[in-house]
Amino acid sequence: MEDCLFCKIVAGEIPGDVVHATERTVAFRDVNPQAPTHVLVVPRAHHANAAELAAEDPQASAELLTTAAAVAAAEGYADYRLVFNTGAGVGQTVFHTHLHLLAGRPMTWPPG
Ligand code: DGP
Repeated sequence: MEDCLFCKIVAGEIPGDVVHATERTVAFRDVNPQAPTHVLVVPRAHHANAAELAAEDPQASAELLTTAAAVAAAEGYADYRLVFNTGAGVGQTVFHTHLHLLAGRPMTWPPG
């Protein structure tokens, strides 16, 4: 999709610190990390949010989770948090589905 930041990172048009890639997903480090490991896992194809991805491409949806688990394991973490922000009201700022993988520090609940 034109003017989508994460489509451009997936396409290599904008640099991204890519840590893992599969047929349907790309994982790269968040530019504004909130934990020692903060990686975004995105589908290669454009979908606006997690629910739309699950409805339109369930296999890619599942692959986001397996990719996140592989990245956490590669970085040495058995404990990690996965987050999908869905909608501007809860902080979604990039409208290309992305799964936040956060690890490497204690975390509180509920999230802010
Ligand atoms: P969200 O707020 O859930 O939509 O998360 C968007 C995340 O994207 C946020 O944590 C910061 C990150 N981000 C924004 N612009 C860039 C960028 O140009 N490169 C990378 N790697 N991450 C970005």
